[in-house]
Amino acid sequence: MEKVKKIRGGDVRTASRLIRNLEDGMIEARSTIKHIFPLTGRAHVIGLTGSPGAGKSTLVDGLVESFRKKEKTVGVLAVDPTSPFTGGAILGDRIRMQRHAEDPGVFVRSLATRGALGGLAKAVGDAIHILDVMGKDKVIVETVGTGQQEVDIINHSHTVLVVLIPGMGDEIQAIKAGIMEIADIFVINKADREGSSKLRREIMAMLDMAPPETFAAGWRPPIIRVENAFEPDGFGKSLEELSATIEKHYQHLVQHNLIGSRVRRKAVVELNEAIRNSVLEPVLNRLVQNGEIEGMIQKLINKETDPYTLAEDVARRYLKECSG
Ligand SMILES: Nc1nc2c(ncn2[C@@H]2O[C@H](COP(=O)(O)OP(=O)(O)OP(=O)(O)O)[C@@H](O)[C@H]2O)c(=O)[nH]1
Ligand SMILES: [Mg+2]
Repeated sequence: MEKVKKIRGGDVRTASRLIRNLEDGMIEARSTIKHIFPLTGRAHVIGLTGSPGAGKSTLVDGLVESFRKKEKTVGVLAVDPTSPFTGGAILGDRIRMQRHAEDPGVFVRSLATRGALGGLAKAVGDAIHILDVMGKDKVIVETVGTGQQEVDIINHSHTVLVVLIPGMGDEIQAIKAGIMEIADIFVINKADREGSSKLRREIMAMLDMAPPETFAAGWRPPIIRVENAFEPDGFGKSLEELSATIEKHYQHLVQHNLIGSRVRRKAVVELNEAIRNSVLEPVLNRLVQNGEIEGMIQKLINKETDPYTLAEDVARRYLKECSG
């Protein structure tokens, strides 16, 4: 397939167009992924999440530089970059990543949130595949740490970074337990700020309380302090430490045969999403298009029936259609 060949050759325009078409849910784009999928699995996928304005994009930019120094090629996917905190951050991301714009070893793409059920995560998962097949050694996915979405994206990563900042009050309390559990590395960002030692102590205490089996093959998530981004020396040093730790984590996964379990985790999520897209969406779309859904809603409002009876009726009709 010509398109796949171009993507394998690292063609930025073809890759960008395909990602855009996937975001728009184009069926044809999905069929290209069928050819891409068997070629995936080379890249080290790094998920990075944290609250809005935590300095994630600044951090990603620093990581890109650090990886480039080690001759690694890098792909970056920034998901939902417009947060109410920094507002219009897409432009900000572009400016921040500008210095890498001319570097053919770096590919940066922002993905907008569509709010559609499963729609976003699906595009991200496939976009990761595309960057992988483009030959990027490292694929970094930045997501804002709110809601279910970032949990989904974490399912696509080998190494998960949770970015925290000091002085946000009871930061640890505010973070959902789920997020803390999936962190492979904690980053205390803007560590020049007051409260960074306190935050470190809080994370340590939380890790101390976790049962030992939480830490896969003995990997206790390290806590890396990243100094002020506006002081290049300290920031640069912190970033070197961080990228070395990321590398160490990947080696840990390889040495302890844990890559397989991450791959499996991703496979489960992808299959779930694909079934949802191929089975549930078309059925729902049809019910909306033929107006049936409205009648069903009315019946529920009038208490003529219940949601389970209606759903079972739909399942009977459509599943019969599929198997027949
Ligand atoms: N004081 C201080 N400010 C920082 C530091 N790093 C980033 N910032 C600033 O914090 C703001 C947000 O930085 P971003 O890197 O866009 O943060 P983000 O987490 O990607 O933001 P969203 O994607 O909008 O959630 C910007 O104004 C940065 O200049 C730091 O180390 N110290
Ligand atoms: Mg950002």
